[in-house]
Amino acid sequence: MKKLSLALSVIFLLFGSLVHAGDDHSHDHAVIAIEDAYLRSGGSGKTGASFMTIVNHGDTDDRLIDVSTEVAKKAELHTHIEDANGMMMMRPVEDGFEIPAGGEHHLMRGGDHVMLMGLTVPLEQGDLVTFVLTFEKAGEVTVVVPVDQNRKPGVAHSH
Ligand SMILES: [Cu+2]
Repeated sequence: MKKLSLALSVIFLLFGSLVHAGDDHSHDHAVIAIEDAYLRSGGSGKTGASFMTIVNHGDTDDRLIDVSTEVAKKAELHTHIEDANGMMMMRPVEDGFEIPAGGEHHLMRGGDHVMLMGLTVPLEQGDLVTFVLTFEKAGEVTVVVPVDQNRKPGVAHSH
C-alpha cells in the first residue's frame, strides 16, 4: 500500500509539473492584445481607416510606431487635430501612439486611427485584412481585421 501511494504521488508530481509548464507557456505570448478591430473604406474606395483597442498587459509602457498591410500602397498612423478655423483635420503622427503599462489606447473615429492610402484591392464587407503592427518593445504583432462598413462610431467594451 505504501508503494502504491508513493507511485501515485510521483504521477501527481509529473502531471502537476506538465500542467504548470503549459500554464507558463500560455502566459508569455500576449503582452500586447488587439481588441475589437475593424476597417472601413472611404467613399472614394481609395482610402481606408482602421480602429481598434490596443491593450498592454505588460508592466512597461510601449508605443505603436508603425503599421503595414498588403492591401494598401501606404499605411500610416494618423490622428485628428483642429485647425485655426475649428475644422478637424487628419495628420500623420511622427512618434506613434503610447500604450501605457497595464492600460489601453483606443483608435477611434474622429481620433487616432490607422490610415490606408492607395488601396490595391477593393475592400468588401466582411473581408479579412492582415495588419502588421510594430511596437517599440513588443516588436511586430499581426492582427486580422474585418472590413465593417456598417459599424457605428464609438468603442465597444468587451470586458
Ligand atoms: Cu487618416
